Amino acid sequence: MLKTGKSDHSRYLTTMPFRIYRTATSVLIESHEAPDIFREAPKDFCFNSLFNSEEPAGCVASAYESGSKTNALDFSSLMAPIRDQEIWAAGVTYFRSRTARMEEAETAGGDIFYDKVYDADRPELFFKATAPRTRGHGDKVAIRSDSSWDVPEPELTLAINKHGKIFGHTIGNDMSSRSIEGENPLYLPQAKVYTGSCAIGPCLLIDDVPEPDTKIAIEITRGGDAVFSGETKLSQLKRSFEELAEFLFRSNDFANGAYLMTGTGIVPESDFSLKVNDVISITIEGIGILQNEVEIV
Ligand code: DO4
Ligand code: MG
Repeated sequence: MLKTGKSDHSRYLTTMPFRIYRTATSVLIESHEAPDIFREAPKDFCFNSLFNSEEPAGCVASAYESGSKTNALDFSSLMAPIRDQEIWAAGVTYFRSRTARMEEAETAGGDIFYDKVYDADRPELFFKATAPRTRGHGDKVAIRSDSSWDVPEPELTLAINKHGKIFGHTIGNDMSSRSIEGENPLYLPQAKVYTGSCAIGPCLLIDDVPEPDTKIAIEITRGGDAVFSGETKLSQLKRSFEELAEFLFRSNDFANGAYLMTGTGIVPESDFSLKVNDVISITIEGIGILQNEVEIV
């Protein structure tokens, strides 16, 4: 049965929505009711206390209430909205991802695994990054020096507290080497996990999970010119958010909660590969824009 990104459990918010931004020195909170006004959270509020809370929305609401007003947010000083959370990712959750991966793995005889996992009960979940390897808005993301075919993967990314409850979401970029993954599916960790392979941001949005018609869009520019653009909708996601979170937390615990990327529905045609200095902009309605330039590592 086709499941969409929306389910009965998606309305969990007990407060108004908030956006949480991290800078080098502070955590800033913006309320849905007072856009563009940022309050600095008290010093005992951090991403660990948020992800460890049983009621994260309430935790943000009280930090906002007792926070102090600040000047406008400087978007050039943003950091990834993370502290000690692990970042995991789901794969082959959109038909487009299944098809593109079957093409890239055909020569190696690996295509059948992508076909099977798309329809299987158990989703593909893999470890993606720890905080030190994660980049924020405005940072550089990376392609590997031993890879010849590279793409960004724009993905709605769930924030899940240590009790397994989804309480918010952000934008994620699951940078991937198609040449390494295509050579052999067992090389997936090398295709997916390396310095600069993961970006999240610009903020963590505390809100109900977005509606199925929410758009995810990407644009890649090279020397100022668009070289790729694409978009999809969350309604194209085959599995529910709760299903993905439930599998992630099955027989596993997360001392400080986790982020879970929900898979990509946008894969450029096979003749496209990222180049150094390309600029990747990913937009998800309601969250903002995550923009990163590409470097090589
Ligand atoms: O199967 C490999 C990874 C898939 C993935 O990252 C995605 O579909 O987004
Ligand atoms: Mg992905």
